[in-house]
Amino acid sequence: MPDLTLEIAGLKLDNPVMVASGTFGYAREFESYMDLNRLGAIITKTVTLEPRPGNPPPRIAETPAGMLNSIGLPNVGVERFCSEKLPYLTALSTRIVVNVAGKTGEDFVRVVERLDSIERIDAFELNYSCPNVKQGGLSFSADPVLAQQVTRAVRQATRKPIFAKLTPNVTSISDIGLAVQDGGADAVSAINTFVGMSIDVRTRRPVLSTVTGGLSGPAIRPLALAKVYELCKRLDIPVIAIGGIMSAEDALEFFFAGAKAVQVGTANFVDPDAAIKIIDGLDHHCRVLGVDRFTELIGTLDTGL
Ligand code: RRO
Repeated sequence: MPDLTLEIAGLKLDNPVMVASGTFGYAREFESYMDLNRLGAIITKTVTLEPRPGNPPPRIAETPAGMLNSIGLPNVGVERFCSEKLPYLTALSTRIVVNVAGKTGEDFVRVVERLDSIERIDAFELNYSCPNVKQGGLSFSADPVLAQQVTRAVRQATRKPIFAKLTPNVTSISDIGLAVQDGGADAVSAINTFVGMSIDVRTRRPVLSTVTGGLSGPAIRPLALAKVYELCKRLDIPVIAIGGIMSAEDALEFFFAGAKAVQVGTANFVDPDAAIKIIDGLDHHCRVLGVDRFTELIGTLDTGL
């Protein structure tokens, strides 16, 4: 049996496949499709200090080889998250990572402080990169100074591992990556969605209520791969890759580029147990390649340069 285990930012994972925030609800929604404990980690939908209704519909649209969303961070707020969502999650045995966002740096700190004493929460993912909200959202990961300040403030509020989730909608994602690394992030999750839009040519109206949204799915995979590769070359902390991963072969591209783990997002909407199939596929590829430990494959890209 190939060994798929790894340690990332001090967290021991059974395998390197996580489910991405916002694509897996609070896990219970997927319980009939799989043994949730087989997942390397579950990243929750973003939690904010106060409840949010999200954006008006339409907030999802299909695109060629992808999906546009403008969900707008709907969630029940941290208090109801603790009473209604966490009990189910904390009864699981896999790693639980809570994705957190806020309008201000202070909001991030307050949510993390509220959750920090809950032992079964294994790590926080800081969502600096929602493209669909007016306040907060992209501003945190488009500005290296701000991204570093917020990371540093959260770092002082918790000893749990912190993943900083980065936007690709910047000139240099690795400049932002270096800033959050200096601020104390233990890993970066890359990437969130690309800003995109679509117009209904019959009505001349935008397909999404907010005009623009976030593009995800296989359409963005080569773009994501280039961003992940850039981050892996410049950062010392681990990179957790996200971006249109639909199969084990897709995941392998990111591992060869240097990612330590992957997150499966849009694929969950197409095939609810996509992440499990990817775990099984990685096992299969390790056998075929004659590799005992999956981690031996990380960063083995041969550029020929
Ligand atoms: O809820 C959303 O609209 C959303 C979020 Br928080 C995010 O981080 N990325 C995205 O594409 N949509």
